[in-house]
Amino acid sequence: MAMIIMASSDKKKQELFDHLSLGEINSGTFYGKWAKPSASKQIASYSPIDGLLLASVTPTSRADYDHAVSFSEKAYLEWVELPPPKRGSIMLKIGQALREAKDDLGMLVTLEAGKTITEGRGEIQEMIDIADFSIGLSRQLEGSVFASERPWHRMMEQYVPVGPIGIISSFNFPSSVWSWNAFIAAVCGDTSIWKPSSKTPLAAIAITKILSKVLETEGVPQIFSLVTGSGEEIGSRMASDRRIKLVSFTGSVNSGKKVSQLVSDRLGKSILELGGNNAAVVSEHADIDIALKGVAFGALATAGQRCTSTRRVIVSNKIYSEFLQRLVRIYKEVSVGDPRSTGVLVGPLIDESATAKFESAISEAMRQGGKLLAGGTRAKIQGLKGHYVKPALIEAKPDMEICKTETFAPILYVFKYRDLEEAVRIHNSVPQGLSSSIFTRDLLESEYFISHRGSDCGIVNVNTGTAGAEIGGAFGGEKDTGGGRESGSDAWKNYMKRQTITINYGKELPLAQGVEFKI
Ligand code: UN1
Repeated sequence: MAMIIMASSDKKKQELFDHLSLGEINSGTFYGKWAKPSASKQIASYSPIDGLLLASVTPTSRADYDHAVSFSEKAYLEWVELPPPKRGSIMLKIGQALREAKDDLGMLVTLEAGKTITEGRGEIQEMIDIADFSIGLSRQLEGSVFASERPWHRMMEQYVPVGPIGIISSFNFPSSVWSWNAFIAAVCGDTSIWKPSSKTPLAAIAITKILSKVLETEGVPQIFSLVTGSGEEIGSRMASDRRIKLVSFTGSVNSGKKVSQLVSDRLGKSILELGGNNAAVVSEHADIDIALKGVAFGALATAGQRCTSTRRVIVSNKIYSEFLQRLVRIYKEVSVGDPRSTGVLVGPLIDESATAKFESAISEAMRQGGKLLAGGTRAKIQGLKGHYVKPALIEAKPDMEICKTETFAPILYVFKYRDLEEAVRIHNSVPQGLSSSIFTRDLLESEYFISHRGSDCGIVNVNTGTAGAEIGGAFGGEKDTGGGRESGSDAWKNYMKRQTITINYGKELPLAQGVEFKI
């Protein structure tokens, strides 16, 4: 039975940690068994809510890293022998275990990442959704048959598993983005090794504990291994490790470039989900209430720390004043504070460094000619030493350099446009290409935006904001976002090798392209 905990007392925290089998010092390494935790070297997980230590984690040693990868290779050899629908039936049990632990895990995400309760639970729901999706997928991994130019020949295409994969995840979605990769890869027949962000290792440990029990009860190999440590050390090691066939990385453009270089240096495969600088276009044909809600959720949810957060809003000059006035009011009234309290929409930033980046981006925006319309300062929350800020709303010009940069914090730049061509030009004028949206009830405008003439992003939305994608579609983006696709649709193909098969079932050996070869 899951337990709902709302208070921040030590006793409540202790109860939650007991439920999730977390201690004061936790091993950060799992490969069929947990490596011994040690008190010497630790990753400290602080709650951004109050800056207090939640627990410590012993990072993975060099030797344990090697054990984890060879363990994952061995687990793969067994796991891959299970027929895919049987793998799917294991995902059913995994989904059930996550449903039971949803409130506890959601609360842990709240404590460790600072998300509001509903967002913390939403993240676990996203894992449950992808578990459900993967069950269906396990019976739909498909191939194709092509017409062969040769008589008595059949040509086919099939997908086979790649082996162990590496997943490097980020603090802002400390569990669900891992599951997009790990669960889909699992039904494809792969095993995985997870390196979570050092800012949120506890969620990864708690999830690995729950899922390893499911796998043990089901009598199947331990397909989910866990390693912890810095990106420079463990992340780079994974990227360079030939045993890891595919590395899925979520994080900054700079780190993603390094991972990509290391992986391609050994001609491995990578899936990159890097920065976004997402914009919403608000047309004069929009339903303003819907647009305001969509823009506010996109810009403020998770304190602007989503890859999909709305960072720019491009508003038609015909409704600019009205829209801006109402947006300013929302920014002035939005409640910032303890994400466990009802009514709070904006929790803390993850750490001091994020807060400093928020402040310096705002000064830079002012220096480049921006005008601060609301927020933009640190927020004092009584009794809490967390990293709280008042979300910033800045009137700006689209060609300001700072507006082309992703700052992982709640800063929203507002621009004005005259016609849709200009809106789209502004929209596409940044290096990133993850998510986008247009608010309009005009069919011609929405069609334009979703056509090749419109948004250049991987995710294109109409009358719904840039953030909050469902798992059923492929998730990822273009340009500096890295081109990777995860989650739904046919993203599963990334976790498999494509084989083109030609079978000759005739009595001759005719050659393709009519080539003659007489012996
Ligand atoms: C991310 O920020 O890396 O679409 C993932 C969304 C969430 C996932 C975000 N479903 O906002």
